[in-house]
Amino acid sequence: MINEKMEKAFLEQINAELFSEYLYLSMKAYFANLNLTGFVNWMDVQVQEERAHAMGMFDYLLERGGKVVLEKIEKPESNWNSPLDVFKAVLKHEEYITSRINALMDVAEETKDRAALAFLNWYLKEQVEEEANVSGVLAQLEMIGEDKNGLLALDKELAARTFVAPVIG
Ligand code: OFO
Repeated sequence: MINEKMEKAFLEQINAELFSEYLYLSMKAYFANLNLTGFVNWMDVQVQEERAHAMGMFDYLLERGGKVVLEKIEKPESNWNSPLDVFKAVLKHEEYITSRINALMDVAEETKDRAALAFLNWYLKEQVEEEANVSGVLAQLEMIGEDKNGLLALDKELAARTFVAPVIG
């Protein structure tokens, strides 16, 4: 059975992952209004990944005999000035999530929950990938600047991203 402190930390992270899903859904709507369908696709994959991250922890908590009590999800931002502005916000958010996963691992260490620590390793690696992926798009947007053709070329590239259900843990 999972201890209370670890359970609480997981519940807070489930909420943070569901907020991530909500945030990317809001960003997806922003890009849909700009008719940038490749960016819409990229965000849609992101939305599905975040749901998978939340459900991975949801299922894990239940498997460990914990109680899942869901809290309300914060309202996400809905206004950005440009695609570049959106991706700056994505990177900032992912860095925040990485810091949260690290804090979660601190709780696992503190409570000597080695099983949770092993489980969380997957999330830590995933965050490295997430940050690298987002940084790549951000760097391209910075290079593109005001060049509309560059933006359309990137949009085409982002249309190719596909969701692959992760095997968590
Ligand atoms: Fe769940 O990794 Fe992004 O937020």
